[in-house]
Amino acid sequence: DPFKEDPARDPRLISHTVKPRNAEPPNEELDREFQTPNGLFYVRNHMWVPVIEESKVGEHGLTIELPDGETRTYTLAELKERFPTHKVTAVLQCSGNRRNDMTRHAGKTNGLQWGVSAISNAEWEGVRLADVLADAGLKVADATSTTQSLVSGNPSPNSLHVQLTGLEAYGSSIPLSKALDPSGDVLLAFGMNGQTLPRDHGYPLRAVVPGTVAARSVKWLSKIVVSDEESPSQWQRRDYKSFGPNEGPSPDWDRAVSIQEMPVTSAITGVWVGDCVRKGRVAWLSGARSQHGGGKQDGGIVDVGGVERKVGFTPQDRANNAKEEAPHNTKETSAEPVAVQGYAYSGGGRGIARVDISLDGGKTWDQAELLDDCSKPGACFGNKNWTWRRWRYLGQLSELSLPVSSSGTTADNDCESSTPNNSKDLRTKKHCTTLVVKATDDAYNAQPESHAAIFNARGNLATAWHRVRICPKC
Ligand code: MTE
Ligand code: MO
Repeated sequence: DPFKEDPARDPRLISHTVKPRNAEPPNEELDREFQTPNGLFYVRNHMWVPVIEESKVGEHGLTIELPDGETRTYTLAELKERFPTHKVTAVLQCSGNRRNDMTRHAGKTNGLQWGVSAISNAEWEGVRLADVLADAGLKVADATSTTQSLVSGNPSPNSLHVQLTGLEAYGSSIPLSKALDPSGDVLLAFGMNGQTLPRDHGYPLRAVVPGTVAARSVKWLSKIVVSDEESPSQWQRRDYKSFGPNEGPSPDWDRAVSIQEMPVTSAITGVWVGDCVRKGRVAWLSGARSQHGGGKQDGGIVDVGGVERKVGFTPQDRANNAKEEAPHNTKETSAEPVAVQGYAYSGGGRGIARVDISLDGGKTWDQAELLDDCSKPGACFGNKNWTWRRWRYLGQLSELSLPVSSSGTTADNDCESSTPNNSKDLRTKKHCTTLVVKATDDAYNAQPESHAAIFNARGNLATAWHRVRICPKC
């Protein structure tokens, strides 16, 4: 059993397969914190987790092969000693994130049926790939134009690839231009959120390629080849590509380009309705309450993530707050407060410009509050927007009438979020509504409306508007 030395995992992770381990955190846990705790960071392993004895970890070798065939091997100890250490805060997202959404809305797809949590955010620590390549003797034209590189006699970074291979033989590649981009922040990482890189995430050394599909962030990194070809692995040449809706299950693999920079996406990770919101029992709402003292809602100002901000609090909210004291059996109410949370992310270092949210299936729209997780000094590292943007929304479900239960109270006291992996409470149709979220990045790329429009049999890059049908408890 090659998996018998695999590490123990956090029991909160939801497993899709155990051997090899593929697991995502519960949605409400995913973006509770800006930096996903290491134990909750999603895990995507194609094979077993290689075993490196701790006492020998300094001797772990990384071999670099240059286009002329020259090689140079660095031990991990050498990498740490010879090169400056850098930190980069970056998301990793699997190309299959939200695949189950595409399956549900547009048809059968091949691959692990990930929910919305095959994405996580961490602060990585390591040395720059560009520094190591230069030290190993790589000479490339500074300019990216072919003309200039012909003049200088050196190959253009655009035509070369950096093939990355792990100890268990997984491999993939990135363009050399990404590896050498001074703002590209590609790391050879040995630290994650201030701790030693955990075994599941590549101990002792992994590539972290910010803004790029996580399949290129090779774990248990042992070999790097700079070549005029992409990695010959199936993970470069086949699996991590996307196709047209017309191509079906046997697409023309060679014709499609490999996925590198990720497109814009977003998802809802938690929804709370009714008393639970009114009484501030949602984590980020109750935090707000204690900040304002006395358990009182403070005139529509809610503190979200430590920053004071106005949210969509209307006179109706205040009315609802007042009603808290009134007996609940009078409630044939036409408006219920709703609290929604989630994330938005775009690849290539593009930031999130806006998150639109609809409480009525896309008929009308409002905007969510984007959290300023990176505004504090030292909170984020990196030259571009490599992190996700968490967002929060407080609104009113005006169309929705919550039924009165036999005891005369609404029974949403346990404040479970009705997220997609927790939608067991089916109710009659009239108590349901569909929440929709879509993000726009700072290049004004927007998510497609439907999965049908971007359907591919591999279920890759399932970035359509995220729809969550909620049927609040009664
Ligand atoms: N690297 C190695 N060596 N082996 C792997 O199976 N999986 C890749 C990438 N790097 C993989 C790998 C894929 S497809 C993803 S999505 C990310 O690692 C997942 O990284 P994580 O498990 O740290 O979240
Ligand atoms: Mo992946």
